[in-house]
Amino acid sequence: MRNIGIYYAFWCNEWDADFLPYIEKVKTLGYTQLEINGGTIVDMSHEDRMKLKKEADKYEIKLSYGIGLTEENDVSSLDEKTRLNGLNFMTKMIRAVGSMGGGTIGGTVYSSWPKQLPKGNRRLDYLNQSLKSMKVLSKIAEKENVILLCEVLNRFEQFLLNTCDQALDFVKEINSPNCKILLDTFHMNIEEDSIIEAIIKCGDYLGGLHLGENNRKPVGLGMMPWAEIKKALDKINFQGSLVQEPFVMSGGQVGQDIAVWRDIITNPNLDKLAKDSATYIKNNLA
Ligand SMILES: [Mn+2]
Repeated sequence: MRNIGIYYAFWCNEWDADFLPYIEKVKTLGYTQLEINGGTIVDMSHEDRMKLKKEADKYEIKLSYGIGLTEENDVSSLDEKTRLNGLNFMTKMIRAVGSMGGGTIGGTVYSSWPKQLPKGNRRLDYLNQSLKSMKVLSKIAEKENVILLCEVLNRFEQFLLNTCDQALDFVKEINSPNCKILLDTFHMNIEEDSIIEAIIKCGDYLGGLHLGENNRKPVGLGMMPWAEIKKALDKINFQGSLVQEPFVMSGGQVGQDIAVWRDIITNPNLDKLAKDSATYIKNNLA
């Protein structure tokens, strides 16, 4: 049985949140994992981190961490000062997660988000900066029991890693057991020729999978070919976690960054949606 997780921001309009109450909540709703914001973890005190870890242990909830680096912390920046800021921030995050026992940090760990290629610039220059940074960060991750997951995003949100093929080249160049790929069905649906083939091609490099419907409703309420996706995961003997990342509410910074310009579901009962969806994932994907 694979771990089934959900991203806390399903319930939030802002990225910063108190994660503590979500641990019991997601357990009750049928999950074994909660994905939280790695940026918030950096700002928390050691005591608060330990409190969170204790609560997660109590409910047997695995914690995982997500981040889309800001422009100021862009580890792919052509500006060396900015890149070093980013390295410093990511190092703090890796050590903070390490102090909580380690785990995965996934998302745009290799660049900033959302970001388009600045006009007149070359993707390759940013890619090389990012590789340089990720080689350093992977070494730190190796010491802290942390796995960095480079998430492949669609073209409207990022320009460096849009396909599984690009991500494979990227992580092979980094060449660390603690740097892997995070695929997300929502993004793959836009960029890949075949979601199934991409998962199979990724093989052992696949460190995690984000589950997202085409419309980012909870899993089971869209058009994704989940039965085929499960077959692909079984074929590569995928042992990582399945974390769903639904977004249905407009408003706040989350609505802005995710481009939710309308309520995707009117007056949603979020807990019931999350619960039904956990059951769906358990029955169809885990
Ligand atoms: Mn994702």
